[in-house]
Amino acid sequence: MKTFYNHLHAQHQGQYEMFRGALVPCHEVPARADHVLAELQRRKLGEVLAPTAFDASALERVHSARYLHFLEHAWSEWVALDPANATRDALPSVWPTRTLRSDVLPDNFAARMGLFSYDAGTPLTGGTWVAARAGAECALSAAQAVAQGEQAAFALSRPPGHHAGMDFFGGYCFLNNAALAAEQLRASGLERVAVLDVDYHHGNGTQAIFYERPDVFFASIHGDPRTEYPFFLGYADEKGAGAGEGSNLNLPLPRGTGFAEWFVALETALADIQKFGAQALVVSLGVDTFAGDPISGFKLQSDDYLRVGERLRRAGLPTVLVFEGGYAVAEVGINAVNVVQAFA
Ligand code: Q9C
Ligand code: ZN
Repeated sequence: MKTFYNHLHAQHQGQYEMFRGALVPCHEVPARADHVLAELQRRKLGEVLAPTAFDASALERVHSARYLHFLEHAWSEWVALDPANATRDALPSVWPTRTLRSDVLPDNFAARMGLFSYDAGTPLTGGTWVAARAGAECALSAAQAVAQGEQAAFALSRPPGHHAGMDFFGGYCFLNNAALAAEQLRASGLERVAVLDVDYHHGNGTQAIFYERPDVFFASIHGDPRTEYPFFLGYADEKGAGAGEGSNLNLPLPRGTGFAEWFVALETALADIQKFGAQALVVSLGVDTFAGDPISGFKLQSDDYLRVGERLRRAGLPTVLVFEGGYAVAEVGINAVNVVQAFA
């Protein structure tokens, strides 16, 4: 299968994230994608291609123009506040939560960082925009390849995307690569598309983007939000709203879940995707379900990802695989590429 990869991902290199009251080194590091690329090349699994360029209209199918404008210019605003900021990441610290207004766009930079985000774990750096846009173009290019007849394509995007909403960043994500891929498939003429999110964390951004849409089904298997990030979305009773009623499926599982129980949830999700009548599938492929992941709680082993890839192939749908989380850096290449290899 073709892989779309852009070396500009490495320009997004956060130093610290807020964790339990302290700034700790980022888990989401450039080496993650480097390991996946190296493993793909070691196993000679198809061509690695640079993405094609897409204009703003492709991004605006998912994200608001004012959010995209903010992301593009945020770093230069941050450095303009104080030249010493050039060596520091920008992190939000104030948010418009209940009873505060989010309809007004403040002039103050810190206020806009908060308006367009939902956590303090997602540093914005000098290369964030360039990297996120190139990552989004990998997802769009993979979707375009599938729309043009490839059975499957792999978007090796970084930073990840599934926590990013229409107008907010968070959970290490800025642009929602999977949602962009799904919209690209829709724009190319497919009437019904499914997004299957197998990252350990619920894909709150993707769910929110498609929650009222009857044409894009969203299914997610993830750590129970009662105890796991992102905490405030991902419950089983979220089934879609309005015209999208019935087109959202959450399958939360307890911390400690192993492959056997996880695979039952995968079968459930694929059965519903089948019932929905999806003509193409986008997979948010996080491998932070791995037993050795430092921030997650499922117990999948490296060989289990071969069975995941096989099962996804048996769904028989044109498929875009989009790389998401996975923070056991030494094993992330083996785990992600096991899915790709077994699919291909
Ligand atoms: N400092 C993805 O897997 N932080 N995002 C958890 C650790 C947020 C994960 C606490 C985890 C976000 C794409
Ligand atoms: Zn994750």
